[in-house]
Amino acid sequence: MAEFLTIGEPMAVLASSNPDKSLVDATDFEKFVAGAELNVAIGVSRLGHRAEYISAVGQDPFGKFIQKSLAEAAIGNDYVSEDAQHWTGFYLKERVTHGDPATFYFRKNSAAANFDSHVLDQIDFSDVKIAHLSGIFAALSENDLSVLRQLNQYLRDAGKFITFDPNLRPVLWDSQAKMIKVTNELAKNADLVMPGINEGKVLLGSDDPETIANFYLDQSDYTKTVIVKLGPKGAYIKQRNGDTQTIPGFYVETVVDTVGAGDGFAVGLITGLLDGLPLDKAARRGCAIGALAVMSPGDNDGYPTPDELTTFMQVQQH
Ligand code: KDG
Repeated sequence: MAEFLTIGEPMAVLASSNPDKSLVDATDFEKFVAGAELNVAIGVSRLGHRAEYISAVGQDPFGKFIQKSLAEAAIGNDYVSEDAQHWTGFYLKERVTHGDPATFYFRKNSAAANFDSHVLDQIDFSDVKIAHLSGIFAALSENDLSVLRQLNQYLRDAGKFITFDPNLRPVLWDSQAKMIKVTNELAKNADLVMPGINEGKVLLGSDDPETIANFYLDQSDYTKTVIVKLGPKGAYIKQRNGDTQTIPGFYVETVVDTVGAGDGFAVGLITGLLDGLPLDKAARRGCAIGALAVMSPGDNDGYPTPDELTTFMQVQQH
């Protein structure tokens, strides 16, 4: 069994290759695998750690593509079921020369949104060291929200270390009020919460890193660490004992695509912790992988192998 576990919706992304053409006018697309939690599993596995992914796909070409990609990435797929009634989700992504690209989802009522909760009872948690959860799965359906709550409970009962990324996707939620309430409630079960600075603005009305960190530390005794992702500026860490640190970001000459940078941060942080690095060094690795992520067009194709990571981090010594 794996030392890293996550649950999420896998998707195919059709990424436009036409810079600055809208999704309406774009004609050339490249296909990649996507999905925030799957991105993290791919990055963790690429760095040599055993990762297990929990999900469902449809019996369609995108579902087969995802299953093939999981096998190629050596990610455990014992808990990825096939659903004959629902399709695999996919999405379209614009190509831009600056800023974040527009995206459009085709994922409503997908196979993952209809995840069979009985699968949870088959999971072997024994070797799991870190479980990574995100708010996206909770937004997919009422079914998935209760699955996520149940999984949280199983992980807590088993004494596992939980990382939580809010990963706000407003279009997936019925209302902003529900998104805020449920996301902050889910964060209460996590040992480590990692919101983005802009998510803080939505979730608690502040973009001050210390205010964001204090909010998550104060709302739950479980939460020992908050890391606020500052985009290109790096990351701000605050721990329950009051220690704070700011980790600077890595220099990127040309940004190709920003999607997947936050998951890249999670990859670096989680693998750093699995490798026994202190928190600041793990977060620094997170910043490095976040930077590498934005240099590639897919959502996870920029995540490094161990050699690529070492080279990138050595070249950019702070
Ligand atoms: O974090 C990257 C993800 O946003 C992307 O791979 C797919 O939009 C996506 C999602 O909701 O998982």
